[in-house]
Amino acid sequence: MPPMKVVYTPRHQAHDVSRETYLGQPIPANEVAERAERIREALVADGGFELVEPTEHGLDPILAVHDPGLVRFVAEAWEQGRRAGIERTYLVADTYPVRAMFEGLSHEALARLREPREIGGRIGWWGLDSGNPIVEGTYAAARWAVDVALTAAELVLDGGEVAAYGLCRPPGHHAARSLAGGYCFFNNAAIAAHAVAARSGEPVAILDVDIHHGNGSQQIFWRRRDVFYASIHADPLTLYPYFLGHADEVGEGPGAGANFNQPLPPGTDDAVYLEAVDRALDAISETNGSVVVVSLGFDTYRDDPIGTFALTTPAYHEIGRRVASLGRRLVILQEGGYHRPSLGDNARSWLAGVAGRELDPGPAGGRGPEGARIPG
Ligand code: Q9C
Ligand code: ZN
Repeated sequence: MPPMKVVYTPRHQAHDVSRETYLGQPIPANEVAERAERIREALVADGGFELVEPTEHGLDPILAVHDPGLVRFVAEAWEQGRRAGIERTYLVADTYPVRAMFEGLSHEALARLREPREIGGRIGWWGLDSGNPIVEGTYAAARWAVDVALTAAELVLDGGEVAAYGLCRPPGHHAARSLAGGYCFFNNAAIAAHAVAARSGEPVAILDVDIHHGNGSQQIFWRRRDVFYASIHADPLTLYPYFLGHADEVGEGPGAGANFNQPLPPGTDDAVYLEAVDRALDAISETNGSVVVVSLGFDTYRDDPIGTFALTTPAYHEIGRRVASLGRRLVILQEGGYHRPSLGDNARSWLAGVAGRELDPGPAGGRGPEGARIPG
């Protein structure tokens, strides 16, 4: 079996964050460079993967999905924050245009709202949450993450690969057309899905298995019939992004019925999760098209520091196997997952499942009691 191609660049390290804030308090950052390095190391050590550099795709594929104002903001934010003169190692938002501020305004009045000039207003205008640090290299890394995703899509579209994995960092699925948040700046999966749909003329499905609802992907394709979005995530009443991800959000207009949310309770285990995977795959198999973009998160893992599910490493092998059994080509893009010691084994497990390859138990010093052994 030929090795699966893994698109990776060390340029992600430019997004060099060490702190984020939670409820106003600085805490150690979750979405750190070590995440991608752990995954790369494990895949290289495995031997069943081939690393490929991303190629540059420019701004057009990003602007096909995002507001040019968001792109300008992400490009300018750090430098503008620096000019504001306060010594800092990272920048997060302070004031947000929240819904209650605009209660009673007409559509016309809402349409007259405009982006402020000052950084303190701009960062709230374009941002979802105050736990999303921006540093000097954020824009460069976010641009490369998009190139990683688009390169993975091309390996599948033009390169004859049945599946390719893009080790995107920063992640993307919380970024909406005009919004950054949740460690995301540009929506790698949405940009790749749109590019695949535009290039192939076929509908595309996105399967989002990060524990957080991909509010950005849902928003971008809310009114589109050509991109089906299926997400399995923690009930938004219990976890970020809190305000979207309910089961009654099904899309509108031409997109009515093309959005499928499965919110699940805290404590969700392998068995309950796999049933949801089967429902998502059944729904995807009802759609046309030959390509599925996977938003892959390992924050469903039982030891994840910000997740609430209880998945195990062998479950990832089984999920990868079931997703591959759809018989569609797969563009697999990394989203979240914050328990650093398990990221390598979990990625290896998922991707080996896709490749239909059994895994030996991990090396000594590998993960917890369940190791990486696949039962049965
Ligand atoms: N104290 C992704 O997994 N806030 N994003 C967490 C933790 C945001 C996660 C707060 C979590 C976003 C791509
Ligand atoms: Zn997540």
